[in-house]
Amino acid sequence: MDTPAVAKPNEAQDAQDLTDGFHLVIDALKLNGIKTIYGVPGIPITDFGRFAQAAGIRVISFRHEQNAGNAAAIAGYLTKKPGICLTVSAPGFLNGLTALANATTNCFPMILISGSSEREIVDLQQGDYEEMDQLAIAKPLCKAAFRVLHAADIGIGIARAIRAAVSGRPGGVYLDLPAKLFAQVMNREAGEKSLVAVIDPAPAQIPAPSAVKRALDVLKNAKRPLIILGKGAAYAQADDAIRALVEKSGIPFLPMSMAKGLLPDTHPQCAGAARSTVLQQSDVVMLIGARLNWLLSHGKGKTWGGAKKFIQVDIDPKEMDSNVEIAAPLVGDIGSCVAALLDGMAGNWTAAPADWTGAVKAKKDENIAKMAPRLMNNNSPMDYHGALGALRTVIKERPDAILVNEGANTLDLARGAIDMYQPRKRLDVGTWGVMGIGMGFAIAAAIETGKPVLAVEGDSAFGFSGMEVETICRYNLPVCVVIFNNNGIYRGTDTNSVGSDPATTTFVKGSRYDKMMEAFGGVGVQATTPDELKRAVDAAIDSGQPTLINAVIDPAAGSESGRIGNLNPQSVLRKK
Ligand code: ADP
Ligand code: TZD
Ligand code: MG
Repeated sequence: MDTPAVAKPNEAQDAQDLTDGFHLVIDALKLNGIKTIYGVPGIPITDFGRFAQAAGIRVISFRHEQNAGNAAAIAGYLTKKPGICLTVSAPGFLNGLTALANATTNCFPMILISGSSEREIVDLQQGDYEEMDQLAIAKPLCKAAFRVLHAADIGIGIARAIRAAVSGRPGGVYLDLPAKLFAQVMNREAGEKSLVAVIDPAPAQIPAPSAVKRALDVLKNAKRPLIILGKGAAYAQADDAIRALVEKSGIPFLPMSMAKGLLPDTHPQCAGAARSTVLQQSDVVMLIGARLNWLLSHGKGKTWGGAKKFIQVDIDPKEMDSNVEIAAPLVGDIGSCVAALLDGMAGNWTAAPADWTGAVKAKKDENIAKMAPRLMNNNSPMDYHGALGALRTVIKERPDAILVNEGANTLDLARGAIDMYQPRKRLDVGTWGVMGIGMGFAIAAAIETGKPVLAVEGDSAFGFSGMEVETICRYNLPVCVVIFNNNGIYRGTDTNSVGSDPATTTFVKGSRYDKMMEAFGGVGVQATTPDELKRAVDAAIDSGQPTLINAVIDPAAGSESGRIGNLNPQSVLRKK
């Protein structure tokens, strides 16, 4: 390996034949089709942002790295290319790391690139500016972590990061780039040659024919089959094949939160409104890109009402039997697996038993009818259902808008109330149920798709990333944020019975979040009825202007922890 050269200013002729670390990283990203970087600038990456912009990469500058990281993660989910987040060292890196860990947990491909201090000083712990052994810290929290020390290795480093992020089960990758690397120079031609255009970064993984047959045999013998679609199925972008499989099989399907819209929630086979019934009564369940984690009660217990046979379609073989026995593991990428299942069904497939599909439909119609009047109320102050009824109509009328959603009641009730009609239009708190994804997801969704974004946020949830409304205004993005303002976490009515401090779950009463948007030149609206709310959202989407609507919700309307109150240690204790 050559010792890194340092450019001498008087060697003008030579300098023309040189490139440096900054430009090699930028060229490597561009070569691999990366068009946008999300980040926060500072030493040592300020110049990087300038050079990247000059080279035609869009650089979106955030107010906090966690939001930039969340933006990169969801960009990865939406595009199947790794989203890039760029941060400074130690504190900037740590701020971005939460998003990287969350991306890995959710199987979203992203690359966190952080500048870092000099190895010599870090390793001797001599107290460099923002010193930290970032690679060691990132390693257990992501899918892969790499460091590049020599400019000549930048091409390979970026190639490895891209491949690691998108191949197999997608996830987060950390790439450590010490400050010195950016200033290293090398011969331009050698530099160009060192770059790698990653060929077929996420190769198809074809399932074994015997595994396909086994899955079809189990499915064929089912009396009460169910298909569960997860966000892995949405990520795979095999929309037509999945729809064909569902329709050909005639089996009721249940979409997980972010898989809503893969087939429309209004599809005759959608069992979303009969969730408890189908989980309890099904005898064979085919999971497609969904894990049997806490969100599915681990595949056992009361929710599931007795033993079932599971077929699981997933790219990660280790996922099989993670919670219960999988009778028919089908390992491969979803596009290839679903195509193989369809092939196997060609000719002699009998649709799912009519008594079962009829029973599911009856239950679903009953539940939808029960919910309908609640969603139509025009109460003021609004309750959740009244406000959500208005937003449900907005999405029905504008099915290509992207819905971002976080909070507790605001999340759980919106998930049920707002029907989705198109794939990858619902982005939410994901596997961890993490608060703080809101503005990062909204910004990246607007940038990556050019579609209008509606972010429906609990007032607490919004607070985790709220400063990014400035970013939304700065880039003039078509984002409409609706805050369900109930004065607090779950409810705004708690009191502190023993002291003068406010209760821990309450916020300043009657806050006007709409004024935050106005502070940065966006549109702020206060809405106190569902009609007002609907009008304000329509105006925001029609105009495309950054808008924040403070939707005043009855502070007594919510329940503790939304619908997962059963996970509270107190309620577990109460049950004992
Ligand atoms: P949900 O929360 O919607 O139930 P999960 O995040 O739990 O979804 O599950 C997603 C699953 O999809 C993961 O187990 C992941 O390995 C899998 N997955 C992601 N992309 C693909 C793909 N292209 N092909 C097959 N499986 C995939
Ligand atoms: N911190 C992080 C990062 N994630 C979390 N999930 C929480 C804290 C705990 N938490 C929830 O699980 S929901 C929630 C918190 C703080 C906020 C709920 O309040 P909200 O929604 O105003 O957003 P509602 O409509 O008032 O229920
Ligand atoms: Mg709230």
